[in-house]
Amino acid sequence: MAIDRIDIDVTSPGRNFVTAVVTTSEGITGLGDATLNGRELSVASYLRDHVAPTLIGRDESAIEQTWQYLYRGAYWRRGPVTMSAIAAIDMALWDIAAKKAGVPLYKLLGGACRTGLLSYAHASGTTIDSLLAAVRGYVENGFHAVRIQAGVPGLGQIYGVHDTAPGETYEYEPAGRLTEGAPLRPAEESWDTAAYLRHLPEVFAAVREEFGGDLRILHDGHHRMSPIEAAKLARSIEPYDPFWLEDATPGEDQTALRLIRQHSVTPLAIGEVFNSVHDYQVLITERLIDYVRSSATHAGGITGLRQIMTFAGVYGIRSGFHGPTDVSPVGMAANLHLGLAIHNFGIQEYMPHSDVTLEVFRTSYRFEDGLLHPGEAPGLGVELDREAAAAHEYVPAYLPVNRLADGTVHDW
Ligand code: CS2
Ligand code: MG
Repeated sequence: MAIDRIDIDVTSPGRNFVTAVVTTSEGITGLGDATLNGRELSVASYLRDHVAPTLIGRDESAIEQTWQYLYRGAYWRRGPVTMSAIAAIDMALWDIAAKKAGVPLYKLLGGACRTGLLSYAHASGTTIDSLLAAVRGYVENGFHAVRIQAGVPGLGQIYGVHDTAPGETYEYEPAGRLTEGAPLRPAEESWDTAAYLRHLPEVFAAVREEFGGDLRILHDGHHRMSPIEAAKLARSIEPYDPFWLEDATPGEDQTALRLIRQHSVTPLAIGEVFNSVHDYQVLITERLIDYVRSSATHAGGITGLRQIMTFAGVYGIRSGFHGPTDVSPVGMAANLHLGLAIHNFGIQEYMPHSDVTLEVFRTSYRFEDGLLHPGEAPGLGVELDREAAAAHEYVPAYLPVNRLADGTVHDW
């Protein structure tokens, strides 16, 4: 058997997704997610123009070798575009291998280490009261862990903040789709770190007081603080027992986390923008983090993410895989199968996709009593309705750009 055909589907059911569809000479099809938010077409071209033609006729069961061939063989290594492209091929080959074996993928990865995956939801509100109502909705729906993001007095629209009616699914989508005729530019938001640092401890205090000690409370700093500001925040929320503080500082400076660690015992999570095990070298060996935030989609697929988790496991560091709506249902399934099969699983982010997305990507994963499970369908357990997908054409969409009050561009 060999790889016979590779199609790269770009579709936009509510938001953009890039999917590699790999078909073998026996007619088995595997799917891989290659969605890179706001830069989708560059990955599609990388796959179509530079990867697909080199793989036709190769043994589809040589998954590790294909990964190394694409990684080492390109000479130019790492980077989000390259690693998302490798991820898509890798996931599709794992999907094929498990379909051939007739088992859900987690069984090929070593089998289940647990009955389900503890998941966290995104609760948010422009005010503390609306945030509390959103948290209540998730707790009533069975979640044991909730990420809290709240509006900051004096600031307008900021990352992760949106009001929802209690019980309503949270469908925050930060990538703004560009409307026809409008300039092809990202939206702009404003930011003030001092105001945020003053406000956040109050938000934590209110949620902890309202929901008691059992609820796991998470927060995403979304790369906006300097190391000393992050250390101050990590220390100020410590009394409220946070489950983690995510992306306190921009991820590319691994040594910044040393400073946060010197001042606080708040658990730290980082890595959604990383794409290889090398991005974690200092963080893992110096025990500067507690959770790995990568997803299979942006970190070289199941093979790449498994490398990271094996390395992390040596230091007792656990997973907290990235699961926003810009990781497609295919990428989400890859995270779930790996999460079920590794010993050092921690928690899984769960931001459900919209109904229109789920009409195009049919999933078999399920959520019950706060736990996600990848399901028992062979392979990844996701089917792509290619006809339905073709009806949703790509729409340019970008993540916002952030500015300080004086116009300086800040991390978003
Ligand atoms: C995020 C994402 O899920 C998260 O923690 O930080 O919402 C992130 O903003 C998007 O994935 C960007 O594409
Ligand atoms: Mg994040």
